[in-house]
Amino acid sequence: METRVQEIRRAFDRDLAAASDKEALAAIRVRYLGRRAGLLTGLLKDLRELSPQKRAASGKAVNDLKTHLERSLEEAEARRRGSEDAPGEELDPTLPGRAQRPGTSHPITQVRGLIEEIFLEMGYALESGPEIETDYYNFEALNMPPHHPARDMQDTFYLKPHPFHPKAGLLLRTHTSPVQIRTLEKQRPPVKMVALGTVFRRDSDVTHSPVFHQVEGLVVDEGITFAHLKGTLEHFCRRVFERDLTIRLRPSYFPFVEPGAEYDISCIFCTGGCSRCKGSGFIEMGGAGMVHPAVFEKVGYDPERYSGFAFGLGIERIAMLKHGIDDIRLFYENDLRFLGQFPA
Ligand code: 2NM
Repeated sequence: METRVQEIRRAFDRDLAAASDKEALAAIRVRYLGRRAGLLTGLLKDLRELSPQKRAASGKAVNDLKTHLERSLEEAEARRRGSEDAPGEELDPTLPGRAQRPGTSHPITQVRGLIEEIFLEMGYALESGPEIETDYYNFEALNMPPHHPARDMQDTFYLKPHPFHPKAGLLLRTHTSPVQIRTLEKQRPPVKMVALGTVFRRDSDVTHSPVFHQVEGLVVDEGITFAHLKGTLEHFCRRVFERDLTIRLRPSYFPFVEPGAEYDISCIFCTGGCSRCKGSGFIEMGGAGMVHPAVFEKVGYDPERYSGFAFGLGIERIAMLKHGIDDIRLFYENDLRFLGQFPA
C-alpha cells in the first residue's frame, strides 16, 4: 500500500510540474482527486478492505498524500489565477489600436516657411543674426541716437554684464533690422535680403507678446524706388493670403526710413466693412519706407548713388489673419487642442 502511495505521489508531482495552463490543472484534479475514478478515491476504497491493523498503518500515509495533493493543487491554481488578468480586464484583441498622432511643425514655423518660400521665389537671400545685440546695431546704426524718443516705443530687455558677456549695455533685439545693418556692412550692392527671426519688446496683451517673430526685407541698388516697394508688398501679400488684394500706404514715421509709411491690405474677410477691419475695409500689415541717408552713411554707402526700400511685418500677425486667430497667446501655450489644428 505504501509503495502505491509513493508512486501516486511521484506521478502527481511530475504531472503538476508539467501543467502549463488552467486546463492541465483541471485534468490533474480530476485524475487524482476525482470523486468517482480519482486515484486517491481508489486508495481510500482499498483502505476500507484492509484489516484494522493494516488500515491504521497505511491510513496515515494515504491521509498525508491526500493533504499533499489538495494543498499542492490549491497552490498551483492560486498561482495560475494571480498571473491572469483580473475579471473585466482581459485583453480584447478585437479592439482598435491606439492611434499614434504624428507631430507637426508649429503654426508660426509653418507660416515662417511660407514667407521664406515667397521671398526665395523673388530672388531674395535669407540672412540671420544674433538675438542678443549691441545698442549700436539695434538703435544707433538705425538713426536712433541714445535719447531718441522712438526708443520708447521699443522698450526692451537689457542684459547685466556677466563673466560670459562682460560688455555692458547688451540687449535683446527689438526688431530684425540689426541683421540688415550687418548685411549691408559685409556686402556691397545689389543687396536683396530678408531676415526672419525672434524679437523682443516690453509689450504684452492679446495681440502683443514680449517674444514674437518678425520679417524684414531690404533691397538696395542704384535706381530703387518707392514703386518697387509697393509692387513687392502687393505681390508678397497676394501670395501669402492666396487671394487678389490691394495695398494702401499711409505716411508714417520710422527713424531709419524717409519717406516712411505704414501699409494695409484690403480686407480679406469682407467687401465693405466687418469687425476684423473695424469697418474700414483695410487691415494693418506693417511698416515700410525708403532707407534713410543717415543709415547709408553709417554703413559707408554713398546715398547719392544708392537708394533702397525696406519693410517689416510680424509673423504672428500673418498667422492670426490667415487662420482667424484672435489671441496671440495661443501660439505659446503649447495646448495640443490648439496646435493639433495645424496639420503640416
Ligand atoms: C520696418 C519699417 C520700415 C527697416 C529699415 C531697415 C534698414 F536697416 F535697412 F534701414 N531695416 N528694416 C524697416 C523700415 C523696418 O519695420 C516696421
